[in-house]
Amino acid sequence: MIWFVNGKQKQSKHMITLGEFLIANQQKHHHSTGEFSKVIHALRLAAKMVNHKVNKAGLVDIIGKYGSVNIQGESQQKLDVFAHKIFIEALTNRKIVCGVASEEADDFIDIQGKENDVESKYIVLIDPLDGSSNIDVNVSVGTVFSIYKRVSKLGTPLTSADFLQKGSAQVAAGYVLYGTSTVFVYTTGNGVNGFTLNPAIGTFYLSHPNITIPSEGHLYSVNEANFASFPKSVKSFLKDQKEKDPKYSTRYIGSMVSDIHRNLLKGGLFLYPPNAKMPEGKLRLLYECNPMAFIVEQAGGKAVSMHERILDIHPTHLHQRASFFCGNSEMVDMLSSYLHS
Ligand code: P6P
Repeated sequence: MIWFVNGKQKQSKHMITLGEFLIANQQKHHHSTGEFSKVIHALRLAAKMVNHKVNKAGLVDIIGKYGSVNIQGESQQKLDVFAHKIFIEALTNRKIVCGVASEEADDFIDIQGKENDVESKYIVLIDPLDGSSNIDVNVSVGTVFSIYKRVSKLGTPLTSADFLQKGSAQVAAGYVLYGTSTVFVYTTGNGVNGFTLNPAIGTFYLSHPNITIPSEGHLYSVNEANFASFPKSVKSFLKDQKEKDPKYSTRYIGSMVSDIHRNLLKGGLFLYPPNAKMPEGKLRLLYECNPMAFIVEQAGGKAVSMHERILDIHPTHLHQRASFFCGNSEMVDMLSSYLHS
């Protein structure tokens, strides 16, 4: 098995686990306290617990609506709420982070403010279960997370500024894809690595070392039902590509993590443009667009909104939405030439 740590090629005869990978990376940073590794360990544990429920969704009374709605006004699926609780508990019970923001919670959760002995400098923003409307029909769903260092002083209550940081300030980002297999993919800014769960022993093994998006792509992931209200520039781009790209093909699962994971491995362009129902775009900047943009860029691709690089956007509120286009650099550059023409 060959993989890369901080750009240096590593080789091992055995399948390396996520835990071993974290230790190898931690040893690279001599000043490391192990605090960051604890955050990934907590996310890994929560992912296994959510995976266990997702895989049995049809068998236990956990499918279907929870009866409440989240701040987005979206009806909460039972698994949404379950996943939210699992990740929040995994991150806060051991005070591994000083704060968390979740798609399923109106405001951020300040652990620092509640427990004075929280030394952690990390905050996590998370979409506990993206694509949850697909659960009942057995389509893959995902968790998306973004990790920052707090900007306010250690030991003081958190402020919104700790959460409203530009995507370029992320320390790490990742996703878990609960699909035909369960994959944990993350970056700390030194490339992207994917780990597949062996459910028999509950261990994630390095299966996708140094993920690099293919330089060429011909897959377009977009909900064409909204075409009529797309911006003119996006309409022209899609129309021209259908005529010019002989290998043009549409692949749209309707679950962002699945669509972008496939495009990372096969090449392709994911598009969620503004439309009549969602004039700002649908996807949330802080815990969907930013983490996926960080990962796509680290894999050699690009991620933009209608106006700028996703990671350069200055957030103004926790649950703000953004138009989102990401994938092969060549395809994003071609789209950008239409957006800014
Ligand atoms: P539409 C799922 O609900 C989600 O948030 C993303 O995972 C997905 O890419 C998008 O919405 C699908 O939205 O409007 O095409 O159904």
